[in-house]
Amino acid sequence: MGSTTLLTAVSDFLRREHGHFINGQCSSGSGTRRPVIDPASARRIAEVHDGGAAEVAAAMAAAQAAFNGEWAATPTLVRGNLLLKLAAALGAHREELAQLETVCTGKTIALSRGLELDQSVAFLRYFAGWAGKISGETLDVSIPSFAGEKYRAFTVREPLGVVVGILPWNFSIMIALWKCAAALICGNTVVLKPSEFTPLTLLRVAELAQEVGFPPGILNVINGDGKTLGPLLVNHPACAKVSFTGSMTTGRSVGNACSARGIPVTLELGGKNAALFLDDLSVEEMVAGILEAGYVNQGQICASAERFYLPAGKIDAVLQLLSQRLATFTPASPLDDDCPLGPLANAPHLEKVQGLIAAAQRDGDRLICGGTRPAGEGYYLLPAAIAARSADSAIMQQETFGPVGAFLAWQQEEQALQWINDSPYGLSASVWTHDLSKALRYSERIQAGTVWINMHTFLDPALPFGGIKGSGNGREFGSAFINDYTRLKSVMMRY
Ligand code: TXE
Repeated sequence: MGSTTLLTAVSDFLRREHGHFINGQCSSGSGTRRPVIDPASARRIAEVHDGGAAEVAAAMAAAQAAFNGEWAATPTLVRGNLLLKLAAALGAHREELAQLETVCTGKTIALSRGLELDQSVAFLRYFAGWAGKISGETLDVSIPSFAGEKYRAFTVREPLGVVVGILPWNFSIMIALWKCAAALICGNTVVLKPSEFTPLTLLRVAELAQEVGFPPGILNVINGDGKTLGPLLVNHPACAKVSFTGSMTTGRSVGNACSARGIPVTLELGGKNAALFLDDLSVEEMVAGILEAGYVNQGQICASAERFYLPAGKIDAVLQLLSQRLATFTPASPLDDDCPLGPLANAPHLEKVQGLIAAAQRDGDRLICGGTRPAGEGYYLLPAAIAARSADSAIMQQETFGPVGAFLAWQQEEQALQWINDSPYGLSASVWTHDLSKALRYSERIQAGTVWINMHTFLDPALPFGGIKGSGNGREFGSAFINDYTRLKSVMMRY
């Protein structure tokens, strides 16, 4: 195992003039140049021009024209086949895209290859498999017949139009493709707005889509400042739906704007996900579970666990062993094949996570390990464990979205279940025990969109994903996505 050398294709791509992908063409536009920073070095590796009203107008017009024209008339199996071709192109360009993702997000190259790229391919194939299967039903109606006439009624699932996808920085290909593939297989067209921090990978994916035969205007990417572009996109008359993943604050404002316009919105707004460990597990088993649930990708996964409820008799031993394990997470280049610890994704996020750790210490929560920045360049932060003062501690309530586990001892399982549900969020949770009957019963009582048992964070294309309470609404993938990306039309006839 060694360090990955950047492919020429990646260095050449970074050197190019970047902006947007509109109507089948790359265009840089003339907006302000925004630097793209490699989080491992904190150095500028590329630049992207910000878009504004002109680019929004062009992207929305292209997507609307494509929706009204060629795409609507494209048979669903042809749409599915294009998604399969895009999946094959991602497979063929796996290393190039993985490297690009790593230098833009700080994600380790192993995760970029094995999770970001391989899962993106899996999701594309899954959505392609829905071709020809998205349909309405024939209904039995009871209209009285006076002269022998009969009635037949059925429903059809129709695409909505132009879907706007507003994206976060943590999985800049995969989350975009969840939204894009769901929208496209249902017959919609898309305009995607990547995070300002990760504008590049999706531009390359859009080029590959074009190369495999996506007609112009079907898939557009527009880069720039979210506060400027977000309202322009959401309030554009052609915007028929928004699918947003990001923070609760921004998501709520996007949700309000959509509801003012009366258009549907899917919101995935993160969480303060809980993991409950029951007393029958060994200390070793608990630590293995905590590392899986809370520290993958430096905790920058919306479904990651951030608060851990442990039996009072074992919490000290667990925290001691966890500290030893976390000490082996030493900073390295995320391009190293076996990098134990990459950087956080961007400077404001690092600052936010550090601020929450400092605030916890001021509040009387106890920092067990980590939480400091190692010497050297880049946005690295040593993974932290914090023993919380109480269930109400801010560190048990506020999302950090970083490598920061907050721990609390329970005396009774009932008490822990109450703490889990006493949260404004409800994205995910996990229960860890050998007693499966108890785990299933607890899963019924936990308020979260997904509850894992003896596992955490794993997503599968077949399983719907989304939050309740402050974590959002709507569901991505599984069969549930169909409700979010189509509308139902009823048709009735007399004969
Ligand atoms: O999020 P924002 P940011 C959390 C994480 C992080 C915090 C802030 O805790 O520290 O959010 O990150 C666009 N109208 N998550 O600032 O602002 C913006 O350009 C419309 C959790 O990146 O929510 C970007 O494309 N759009 C999360 C997207 O919204 C607007 C993953 C998300 O940005 C907008 C990432 C506006 N007014 C961060 N303002 C998760 N749920 O997984 C900005 N945007």
